[in-house]
Amino acid sequence: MRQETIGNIVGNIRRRLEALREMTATPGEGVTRFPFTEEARQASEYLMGEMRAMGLAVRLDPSGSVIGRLEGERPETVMMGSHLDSVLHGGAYDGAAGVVCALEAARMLVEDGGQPCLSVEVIATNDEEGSRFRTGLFSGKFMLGQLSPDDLKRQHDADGVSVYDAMRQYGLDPEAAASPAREDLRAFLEVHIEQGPVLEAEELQIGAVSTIVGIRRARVVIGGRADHVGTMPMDMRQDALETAARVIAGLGDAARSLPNAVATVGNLTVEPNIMNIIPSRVAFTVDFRGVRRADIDAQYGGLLAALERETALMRTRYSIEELLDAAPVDMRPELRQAILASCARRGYAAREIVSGAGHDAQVFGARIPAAMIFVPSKGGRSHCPEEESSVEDLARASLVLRDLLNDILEGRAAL
Ligand code: HGY
Ligand code: MN
Ligand code: MN
Repeated sequence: MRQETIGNIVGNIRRRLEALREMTATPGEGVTRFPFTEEARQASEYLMGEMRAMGLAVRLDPSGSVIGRLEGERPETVMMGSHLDSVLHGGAYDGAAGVVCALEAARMLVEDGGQPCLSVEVIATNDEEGSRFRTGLFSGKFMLGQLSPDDLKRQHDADGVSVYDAMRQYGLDPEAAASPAREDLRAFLEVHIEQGPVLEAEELQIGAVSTIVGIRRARVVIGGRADHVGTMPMDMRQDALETAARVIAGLGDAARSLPNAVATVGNLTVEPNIMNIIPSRVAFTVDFRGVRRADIDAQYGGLLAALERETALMRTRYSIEELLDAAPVDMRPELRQAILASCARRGYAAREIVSGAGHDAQVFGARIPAAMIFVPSKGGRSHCPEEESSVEDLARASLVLRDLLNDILEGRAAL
């Protein structure tokens, strides 16, 4: 294995991140790159060009992911990468950093020459965030046969466009969701920014992820009745917003009572949203997370109990739609140890860390060995234009990823 320097890698990482940062629907206001949009197409074509230039066989897979493949002696595949989509007004590193680090590890593998014993793919996945259709982890679920064409018809964006139609408008065939799941994948490796304050606070350069939290997301609609705010007595009104407020108010303390659990209402709409009309309809999303399935389910159960209690009290009604249910997933211990061993050899300060963010690796990791390599986030900030990580840290992560890949390909890290 040729000795690569941080300096060689930093230039490529900086160049590609800067290019991808410009492929956004909100120039000057962070990165907004939703799935099946022109920004997604622009970024996909850019990455295909970069992959071709390093000699990878390039394709847009049925889920809209960009894949560059290096054929090995055997067709079984080690996949590495992250997501290409973003949140609204997000940062330039969430997802994209993992893609450009995987490109660097692949470049180094190609430049080492020879044919690896297993095939290797670099992937930029699609719709990991779920920001457009309120779902998420799309490419992994699509690839592993966990979505049906009917699911894609049911999921809509704020303009009422279904995933199904958005895929067709983008030039993809949503019916491919019914195709057999990929059976050739043997491992999934992902570099990602930490998106929290831990590594920076402890002056660490690398995090080896032990567990990715589970996530349960749902959309609640409270139905009430529009009436005059001045004449309808308090014990006769059907106030959808007061009902929602009473339900939402209890979610935070319920999460605080559980270890490593969080609860967030990130989206809320009120109708008719006029100050002198009693709200007749409120819709909001909930996002529950935890490292233990039981804690996530306890939060969800608490939500249902509060909805039953408060709608009965307030003479309103509710409906709830499950949007995502991803279990907590442990990363493969052997791969995590290989990451820490690489850091020790290279003199990088590193430790194990839990991921409070969800990632593509948790979909793949539920089926095949998976590993995640974290780099520090400046100020712990993410999902905002201020999101930033150092390209030197990303270059270090690329070298650790390459070591991990070589450990797998050369049989030192058991799958
Ligand atoms: O929501 C998350 O944790 C990730 O950013 N998709
Ligand atoms: Mn991400
Ligand atoms: Mn994200």
